[in-house]
Amino acid sequence: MEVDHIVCSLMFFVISIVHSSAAPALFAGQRTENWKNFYMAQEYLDKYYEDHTQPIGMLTSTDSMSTKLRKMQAFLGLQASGKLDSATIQAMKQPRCGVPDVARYRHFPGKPKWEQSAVTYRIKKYTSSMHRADVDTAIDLALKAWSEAAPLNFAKMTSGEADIMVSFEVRDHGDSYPFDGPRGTLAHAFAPGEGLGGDTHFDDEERWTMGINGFNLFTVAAHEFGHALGLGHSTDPTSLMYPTYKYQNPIGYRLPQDDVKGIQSLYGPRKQAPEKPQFPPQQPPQQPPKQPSPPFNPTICDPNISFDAVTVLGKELLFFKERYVWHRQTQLTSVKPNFISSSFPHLMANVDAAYNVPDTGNAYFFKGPYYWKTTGNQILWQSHPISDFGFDSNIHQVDAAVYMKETGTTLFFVGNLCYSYNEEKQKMEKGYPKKTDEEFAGIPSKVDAAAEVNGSLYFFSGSKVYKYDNEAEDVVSVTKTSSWIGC
Ligand code: TQI
Ligand code: CA
Ligand code: ZN
Ligand code: ZN
Repeated sequence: MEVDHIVCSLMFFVISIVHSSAAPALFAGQRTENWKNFYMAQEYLDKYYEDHTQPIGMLTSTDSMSTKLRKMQAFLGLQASGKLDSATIQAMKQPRCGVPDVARYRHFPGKPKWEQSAVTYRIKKYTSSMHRADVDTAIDLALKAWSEAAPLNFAKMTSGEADIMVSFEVRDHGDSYPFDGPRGTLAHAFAPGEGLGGDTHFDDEERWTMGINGFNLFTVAAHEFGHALGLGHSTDPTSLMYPTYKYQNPIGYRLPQDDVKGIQSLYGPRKQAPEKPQFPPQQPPQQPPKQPSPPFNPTICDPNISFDAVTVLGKELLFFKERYVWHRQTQLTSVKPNFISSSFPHLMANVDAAYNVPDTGNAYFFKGPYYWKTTGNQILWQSHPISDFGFDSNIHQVDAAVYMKETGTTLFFVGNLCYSYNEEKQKMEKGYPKKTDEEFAGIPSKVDAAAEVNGSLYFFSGSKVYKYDNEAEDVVSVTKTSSWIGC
């Protein structure tokens, strides 16, 4: 509603300008009316192109009227002349004035949209303030938020010209919308179309992060992609397209209702789930993706529960499953699930494997082709490629990991194979990988998680846990996985 009002007023503004230049002989009364409209329009233009588009507490820019006009034209997918040409006037006439509308999202005039369901994107220039893999993750998750709501599939390209070219730029960068250094404008995106259309630029003088400090890349990217897909700003304060920065947790992120309505009004609803899992990025179909299981409820004690990863950390045993982690004091049996995000980086939901080296206090968490490291209580945001451990480039994920105190080595499980990594030499041991069921008699060929507790190795495989005795070189007991979290 508010934006309708703005656009309507802008129309007056446009008409007044056109009149005053093309027909200078006006009635005095009409002249006053024109100035009134002009001030009103200016006020609204200021509001629309400054206050609302600036994150709270940011400096106000001092764009001239024509700069604002150019900005507006650019984002409306028009030639950015800064002048009130007929195309601009035409475009501004498009929105209906005074038509009541319950939805609060907006389109661009003319409703530009992508005509094909497969939209390509390419990250052309990265930022130095984040690890590349984290940029990939943030961008992929931001696109995923939209592809979950509408029948759009985003295909990543690593070369050539994509529909949505993503880049980090500073100051002048060739599209006549120079960035302004720290704060002020954070990013911009062009409405769907040829050439610059869909392209999304981020100001590389901002501090981009994966977390809550600086500007969260996922949050800003998700908003910008809304523009790149054809949405303008919404007046619904709970929407992603509302022009105020508010950190959004990328894990488990669901597009707010207003944005879902907005994107579906352009592209219709999504019928089947997105084609490929978007995380980890570029994961080849070497291992079949995990079956989409019904939503997991951690408060119900499932006797057939399995875990994604298990590790000892300090005096605690940690059990990971999807978005949840159970902390168990080695002695106590009563444990309650917590959100992973309450104690770990949000992106560590659905971890594949985890292990801890008590001597150094370092813990490692694996997810897809990346791992994160923590030292003490400090979680290092940076993710690293798992190839650091010496895995072949065709290994894109590990299933389980466990550090063995006695030997100072870490065992990694990948499919039906196991690897042994020497923590001191920081090298894979010779002769590996080996077949898991040949190396550890009695263990299923595929394990989900592994942990060493009180000198014994425990292998988690589905709903069962196998206790392995190194001396006996055999399984000595089998328990239910669920009993480990006291149910
Ligand atoms: N950039 C503006 C934005 O994306 C650019 C812009 C102004 C714009 N008016 C527009 C884009 C109209 C399309 C249509 O909104 S920004 C936020 C906020 C910005 C602002 O740098 O000010 C976000 C970028 F305000 F919502 F937090 C991202 Cl999330
Ligand atoms: Ca800036
Ligand atoms: Zn740009
Ligand atoms: Zn915006």
